[in-house]
Amino acid sequence: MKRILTIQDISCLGKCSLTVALPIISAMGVEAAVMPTAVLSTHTQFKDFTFRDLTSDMQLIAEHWKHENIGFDAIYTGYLGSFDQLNICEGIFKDFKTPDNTIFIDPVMGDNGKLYTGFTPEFAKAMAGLCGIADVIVPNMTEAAYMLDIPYREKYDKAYVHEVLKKLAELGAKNTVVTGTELEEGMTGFIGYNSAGDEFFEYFHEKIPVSFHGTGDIYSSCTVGALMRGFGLLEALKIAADYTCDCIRLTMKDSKASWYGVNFEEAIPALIRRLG
Ligand code: PXL
Repeated sequence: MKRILTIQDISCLGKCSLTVALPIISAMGVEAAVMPTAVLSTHTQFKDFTFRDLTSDMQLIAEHWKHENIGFDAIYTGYLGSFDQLNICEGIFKDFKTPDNTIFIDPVMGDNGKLYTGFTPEFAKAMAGLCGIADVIVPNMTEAAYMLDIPYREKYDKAYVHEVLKKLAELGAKNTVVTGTELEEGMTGFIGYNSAGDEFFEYFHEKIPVSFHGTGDIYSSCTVGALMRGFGLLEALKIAADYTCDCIRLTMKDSKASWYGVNFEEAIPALIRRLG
């Protein structure tokens, strides 16, 4: 069984970060090891959340694993909250990188042209540095703009996204993918670029006109899970995009659904069937 290490926070309630990564990765038949970066009572879209920083534990955890000769088939980072955490992750990537494993970074920092509470443009530039070591990065347009220090654009065409992808590739990441790209009304998807092959790839599907918290984490967890189940990057991203849409549809059907996250749980059986 393949083993993924995922490094992100525990938002105890809120259906994001580790509370979605763990169940999704496990359900996909892949072992999930975790390095929690912080414990929050909820995600940061709630008011008055508690926050306990675990940065000082991260290095100790990694050292113990090194001592035990533990290896990972993938290392997947999500929400990281400080420059120290970026530095520690860089060290972990260097220590645990092998010729065969995959470093996957979801540079969670913002959406719709704005950074989430607590993030700064300087942090985005430091995140861009970390992304340089990755095999796969999956920013949205907001995160890409902040990492590249270019203006955020509401409207763009495919040629512009290709330009952004190539600039992201110049940071050093082998595969760059921009998620949530919208080139025509009613459709959304991703466009990616593989620098070794100098090839672009893309997938578009219906845009469900709502925005829910945690969908990016669901998408990334599912993509890494599918990669570990042997799917190529394009297929893994498609599986994740379709699964995320299923989660949103299920949530919208339920008049009692919580506002703070989507129903990813009841879409799991169909996801497993798709994996074959
Ligand atoms: O879903 C990304 C995420 C993860 N963790 C925390 C967050 C967010 C987004 O706001 O607040 C704590």
